[in-house]
Amino acid sequence: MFSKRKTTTALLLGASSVALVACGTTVSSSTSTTAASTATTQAAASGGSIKTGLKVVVIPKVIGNSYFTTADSVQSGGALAALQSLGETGSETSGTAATPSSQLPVIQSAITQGANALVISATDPTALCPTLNQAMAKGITVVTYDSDAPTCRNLFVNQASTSQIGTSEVDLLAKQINSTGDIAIVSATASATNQNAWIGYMKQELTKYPNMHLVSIVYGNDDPATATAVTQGLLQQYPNLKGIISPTTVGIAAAAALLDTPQYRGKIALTGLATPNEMKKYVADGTVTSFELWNPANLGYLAGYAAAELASKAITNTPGQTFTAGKLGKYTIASDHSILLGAPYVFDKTNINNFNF
Ligand code: RAM
Repeated sequence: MFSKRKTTTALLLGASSVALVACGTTVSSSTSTTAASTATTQAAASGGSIKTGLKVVVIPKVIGNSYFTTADSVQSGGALAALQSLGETGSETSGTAATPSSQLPVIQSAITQGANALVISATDPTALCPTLNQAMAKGITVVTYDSDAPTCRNLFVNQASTSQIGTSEVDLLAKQINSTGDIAIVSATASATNQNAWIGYMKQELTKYPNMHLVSIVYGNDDPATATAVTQGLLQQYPNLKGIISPTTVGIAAAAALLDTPQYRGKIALTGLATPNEMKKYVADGTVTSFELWNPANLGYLAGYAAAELASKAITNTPGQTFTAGKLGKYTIASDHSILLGAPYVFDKTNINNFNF
């Protein structure tokens, strides 16, 4: 786990410009002109050799969410940048809704097109697993990032400790509301592994705060309009609400926009997981005090790197094995076949302007 100092450095390294992808269409962007059919090998940073010319398909939960654009794009230094630096042919593709029915055709098409590896944030492990298992049966490496599908992948690249994310979100809100009052959660989709795991730890942590009461969990499906509607519903139904946790970049942005009025500002606290750029306005005007995230570009970079290592058989995925992920340094494969990027980072008015993603 990174020390705070090291995490800051890691975040700053990826604090470059964010390329936005238009909402409403499935996009695919090639990162390398290397011919997939002529895979060759180059010396790996550690262990065996990484092949070049591998076809790697990066499948975020949805296209058009700036968190995933940062995690994936060449411009931000994300997954496609790692793949490009290794000489692979990387592309990013998904649907326009964060649903398994949007992701399934994309996975199927990647299999048909002879992908060597998939890097995927799972919208719903139950719905995706038969197809991901089919991919692995064909020898395709499956790496999950951001949101896991634990029973049907080779390796999970975890952004930060799941328990730490859940418990620290509750602790942050508790500080802001003096550990007292009704609170609610604005989540993403009800089937997302990451959201449900974090919420599980939030509930556990709330037992330490007997005067904080979780009155509702609503789901904005990582869709701005839905997130706005469900948050509006919460505000109407619970007039005494004191705080909201939204562990999704889309949900917290929708909630912040709604709370940014004299009626709510300073009366209902909001925290969660957000990109600093989307919260700068709200931190400046006092709607939001502090929130968390990790460096999404580094998450994608690590996932892209790990996919190339595994698909090349440069690493064997054995727990305890280490590999060097380019600029990010050395990582160790844990017993559950996962690797951990680092610790979550807390943003507030003292540091938010140091970041640009
Ligand atoms: C949203 C997604 C993603 C989550 C981030 C914090 O963009 O739900 O899965 O990790 O927020």
